[in-house]
Amino acid sequence: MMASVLSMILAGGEGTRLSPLTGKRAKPAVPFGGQYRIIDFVLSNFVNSDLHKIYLLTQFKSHSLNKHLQRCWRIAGLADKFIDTLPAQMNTGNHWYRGTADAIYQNLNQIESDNPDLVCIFGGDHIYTMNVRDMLNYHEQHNADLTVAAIPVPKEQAHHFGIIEIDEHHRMTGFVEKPKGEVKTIPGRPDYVLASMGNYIFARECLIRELEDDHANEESDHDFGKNIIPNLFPRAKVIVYDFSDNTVPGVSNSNYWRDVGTLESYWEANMDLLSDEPTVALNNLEWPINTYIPPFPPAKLSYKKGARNGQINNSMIGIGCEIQDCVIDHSILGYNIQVGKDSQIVDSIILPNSKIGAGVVLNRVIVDKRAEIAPGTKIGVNPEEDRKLYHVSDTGLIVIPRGARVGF
Ligand code: ADQ
Ligand code: ADP
Repeated sequence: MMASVLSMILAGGEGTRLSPLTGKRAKPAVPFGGQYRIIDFVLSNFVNSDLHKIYLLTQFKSHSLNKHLQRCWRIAGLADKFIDTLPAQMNTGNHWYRGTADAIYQNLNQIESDNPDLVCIFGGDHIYTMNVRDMLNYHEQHNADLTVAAIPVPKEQAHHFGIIEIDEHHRMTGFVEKPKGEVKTIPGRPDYVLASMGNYIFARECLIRELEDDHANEESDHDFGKNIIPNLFPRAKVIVYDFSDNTVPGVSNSNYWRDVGTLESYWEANMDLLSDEPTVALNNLEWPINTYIPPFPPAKLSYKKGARNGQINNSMIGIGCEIQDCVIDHSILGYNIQVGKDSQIVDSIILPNSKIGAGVVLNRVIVDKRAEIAPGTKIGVNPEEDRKLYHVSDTGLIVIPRGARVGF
């Protein structure tokens, strides 16, 4: 008999380091790759793994996320299949979710009523494809209390992640959440550490027991990375699943995984889609990434004879775009974007429904949805001027917020 599984996706993160993209929407609702939202990746992974009992736990600024879920992730009329949101609603006292563990604790009633053998608890804000069934099989083969998915990352990035040590049987022997000092590297790979992907499979009894104990502990931050995992591994069977072993039908190299927590990592993960290296496969019909796309016609690109340097190179252009006589290089344009004559868009990401006037220059700019850039505006060419006018990240990426009108 196959174990019964209930899945809970943590989709309530505030995502402050992605601001202003997260100024008015939760991080999982941030658009990605021209036509997707970040949440589409984890949800596609679950549905493609044939796992259809899914709760999404939401908290901050959830309107965009809910709208998107209603448009493309509704399962209707099937009693044993659902994708439902569980908004924070003070189920267990006078407070919102205090941390990721508290978010699950406040919804234990759902776990108790569904009574699954196993509970998958996954983050909602990563870009990757993963066959969740592989990890479930691994958990069952090891008869684990908890299985944590892990991936090697360069040791300079260790402070962003929970860092794991394992023994030769893949059992967790050490865990430090976001270490500040020296870290233990992977034996034989001195430049890498083993990072938790924030994806967990729990045996039901173990999860309920640990969450109840954690709730009773007033010192706790009620967080899986800070509290639950470090407390659990010394006294239970905590197994580490190596994501490098995951196999997704239709792709030979599926171990691309990115935490798009900062503007830099968000920009890089978008740009990875344009690279020749294998990243996340968007055209794999054996593992489709589902999303909602409004009904626009195909993109229309036109060059008048004698147009100045008109060319589009190494870029993705969404449906409904209308582009005339422009240079577009190493950029991603979502759907329904108008670009006026003689504009130059380089190393940039333009989110859907935006309007770029004629003669505009954009260089390393992220333009959020429904923004409008006046003809002749140059952004990303004069760092001093840009810092006065725009939101500029530490490495010089410029973000134009949703609905902004710039240069008028
Ligand atoms: P972080 O990414 O820092 O570390 P966190 O900010 O707690 O973890 O977010 C984890 C997930 O929970 C995200 O999907 C987020 O959107 C969601 N979330 C956060 N607060 C929430 C709330 N109040 N309600 C609902 N959902 C919420 C974690 C682990 C590390 C691991 C990294 C991998 O703690 O050990 O290395 O993920 O990215
Ligand atoms: P998001 O990616 O955050 O969902 P949208 O532009 O799709 O961004 O919509 C965000 C919010 O803005 C929604 O509440 C939507 O109803 C509202 N909205 C959409 N289009 C417009 C518009 N043209 N003017 C004002 N508000 C709008």
